[in-house]
Amino acid sequence: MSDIVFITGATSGFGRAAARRFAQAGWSLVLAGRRLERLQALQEELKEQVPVHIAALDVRDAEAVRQVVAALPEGFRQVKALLNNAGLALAPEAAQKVALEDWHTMIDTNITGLVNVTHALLPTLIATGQGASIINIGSVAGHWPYPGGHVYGATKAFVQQFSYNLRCDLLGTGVRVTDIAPGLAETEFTLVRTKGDQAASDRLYRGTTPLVAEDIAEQIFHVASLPAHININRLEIMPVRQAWSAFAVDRDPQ
Ligand code: NDP
Ligand code: 8X3
Repeated sequence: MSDIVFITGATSGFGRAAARRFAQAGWSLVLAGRRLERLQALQEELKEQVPVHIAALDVRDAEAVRQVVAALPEGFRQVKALLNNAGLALAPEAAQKVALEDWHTMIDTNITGLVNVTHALLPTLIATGQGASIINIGSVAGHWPYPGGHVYGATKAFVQQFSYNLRCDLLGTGVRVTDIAPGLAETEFTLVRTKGDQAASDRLYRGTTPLVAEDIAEQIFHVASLPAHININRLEIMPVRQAWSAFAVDRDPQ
């Protein structure tokens, strides 16, 4: 039987690229996301290559997550890799200008959603044992502060620490845990962050060479397919044309 990967946020960006990468290697796919028509299109694209099961799912809904996992059909149950990728940033403005609802949406998706899926699949992953992986998509924003990062960066700091803490508890089970922390990558991420401002998204990526979804998918696949005795704890990936900058200092007017 082929290996099985469960991917959240498979309708776009890293998740969709990862689905294609795992399919290329012959893995069976469980693809989750809210946009059913996109899941169906991806299933249509990949089903000749590998078995594909799709589930329209909002990861914020713990009961729905539990039901999707409980209802996995024969051939998709013994998940070997969980890719906790569903997530988003909202409200790139300064913290004091942001709607509370946007903060809640990021926390509910990036933290609550990620733990919902992890909790539901942990027994399966532990049963799989040696070679199983939980791959959590964090961000450079979880490690490096920047203006407008407020709750988004904090949710990704959670992802990092949760990943490390999981490793402690899973010691002896064979289940690996990795926090993959990408930097600037062109997906629908900025379109979502700006609530549909395509021009703002284009501006951010124009004139540089951002990562693309396939770059991250390759790293995800690499981590999931390493020999069973290797655990990459955290993998931070930036485009060469991105780096840190000097501290900002508030100065008196001259
Ligand atoms: P995209 O916007 O292209 O993809 C985000 C995916 O998350 C979509 O498939 C979306 O599916 C899914 N998603 C969002 N909310 C929910 C929800 N409530 N329930 C289920 N699925 C949901 O962005 P990326 O591919 O760039 O983002 C993937 C991950 O990578 C995110 O966690 C993001 O924070 C992280 N990241 C992105 C970086 C970047 O620069 N692009 C850099 C570092 C990290 P749907 O809307 O159909 O539900
Ligand atoms: C997404 C990358 O730099 O916009 O997590 O935070 S960044």
